[in-house]
Amino acid sequence: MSKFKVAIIMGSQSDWPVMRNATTLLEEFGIPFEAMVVSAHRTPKRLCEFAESAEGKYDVIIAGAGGAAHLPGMAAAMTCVPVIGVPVQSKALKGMDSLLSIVQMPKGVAVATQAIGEAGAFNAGLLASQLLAMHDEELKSKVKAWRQKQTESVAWEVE
Ligand code: RP5
Repeated sequence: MSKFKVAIIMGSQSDWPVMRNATTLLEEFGIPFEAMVVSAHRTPKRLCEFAESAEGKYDVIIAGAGGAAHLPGMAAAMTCVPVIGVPVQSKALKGMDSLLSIVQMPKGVAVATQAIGEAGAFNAGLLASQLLAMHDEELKSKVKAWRQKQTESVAWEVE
């Protein structure tokens, strides 16, 4: 049983088809996670409760939101647990609004912002796994083996 736990929070149920990509590698590496809807705007008290009790419960937080995507930054403002931000693609501005809302944090509060959409969510799971692997040799071996397999899967020749 893993000694770690990752929280995956998102602004809306509608973010889940993108955010579930963050679970792919966590599941593959056997890292437990909890996925929850926590909206900075619609459920601000839930966000406060979540962030203020995160330390000791979670080792990494993955936070995804779209549009005026204040969730990752506000979570990071309220806890020292590292926050990885995922900009979810919005209908109106294709996720540029989400990206800029998440990436442009003020000096002194950090969010590790990923790419817009599915790749960003997947990489959030990868980054969380790599961070935790620095404290766990067995997990480190699994992450390195996965990376090696990916490298070997890239063909030299174009078909
Ligand atoms: C944000 O607004 C959510 O993160 C979501 O990406 C976006 C739209 O939410 P819904 O109107 O689909 O619930 O808060």
